[in-house]
Amino acid sequence: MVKNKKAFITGIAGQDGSYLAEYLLSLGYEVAGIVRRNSTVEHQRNRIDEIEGIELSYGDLLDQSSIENALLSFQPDEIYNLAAQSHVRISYDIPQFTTQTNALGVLNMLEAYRRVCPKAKFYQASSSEMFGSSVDEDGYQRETTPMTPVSPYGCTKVFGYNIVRNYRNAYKLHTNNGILFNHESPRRGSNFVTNKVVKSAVMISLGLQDKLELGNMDAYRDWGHSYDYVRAMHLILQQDKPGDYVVATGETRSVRDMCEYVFSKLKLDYRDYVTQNPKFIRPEELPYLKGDSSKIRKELGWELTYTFEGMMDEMIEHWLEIFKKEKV
Ligand code: G4F
Repeated sequence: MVKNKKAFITGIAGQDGSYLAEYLLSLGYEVAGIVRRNSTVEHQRNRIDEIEGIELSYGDLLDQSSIENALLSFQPDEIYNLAAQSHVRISYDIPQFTTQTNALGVLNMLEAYRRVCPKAKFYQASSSEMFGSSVDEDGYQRETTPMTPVSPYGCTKVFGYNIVRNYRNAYKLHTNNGILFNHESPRRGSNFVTNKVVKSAVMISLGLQDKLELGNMDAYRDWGHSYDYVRAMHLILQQDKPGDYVVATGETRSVRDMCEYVFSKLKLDYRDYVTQNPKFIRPEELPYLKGDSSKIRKELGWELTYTFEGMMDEMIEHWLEIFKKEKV
């Protein structure tokens, strides 16, 4: 009998962790993950409550013993390190916690992996935020683009990226970086811009809210769907050789364009409702992201299944369903 593969996921209760767990379970994997202790349990687990078959334990990237114990008892074939303080603006409010979790936390994971299960394959959630203000002459960012991060979050992710490459070369471990551009879904936290806009626009359309306050509307982002991006993570770990891959759609839009699409879908003009509040403006902003994902498309055959419009429509439907039920 063929043994089921085992995947261990940190950040399993997050947007990507929940899609990844579902996807791997559908492929026949055994899936385990750690969640941080939270006084309100339902806040912590609402994305994974309905998913059957996940083995959960308490753990934290900053608690080495919790990671080692979890790896020792589960003995995974694949490790996906998705846990992080993932909000860029908030990384200015809690820079030290962000650095401990996103930088030292990766090192803790690598050390636990190296000692407990070095034959496993390791995926690190690296980010396009690492590129910061760098853009190649043709207007894209790719694996070779210099990294000049412009936020505490971006700086921490550069450390994670580099230490993963260092452990690959120094200890001959199968460590990999997925350099993921922005990716969204109905499960995205509503303090990220896409879901903040969709949720508010739906509430405005139903008469439940009057206006929406945003920060910089002239930043450009390359937005894909989390489901497509977790498939890329899995694909990266199926290769014989470890590597680093950009995962992106190759299309870019401004926050303003995104607002226009969402509000007009709801038969509204965003200019009547959206105002700017300096509180949402970042001390330093990353103005433009557009990823070139030719490497993962050509070498691993990765493809998108969602368009930008399909993804935003799914998010709009999600919130319409929730608020219409609440109104009833
Ligand atoms: O949705 P955002 O908060 O995502 P951001 O900062 O690009 O980061 C996300 O993508 C990264 C990959 O590039 C990940 F690594 C990271 O973990 C996270 O998932 O903001 C997108 C843009 C920014 O330019 C921001 O300034 O939207 C702008 N924006 C304008 N008003 C706003 C708002 N962002 C938020 N969150 N809230 C606003 O009111």
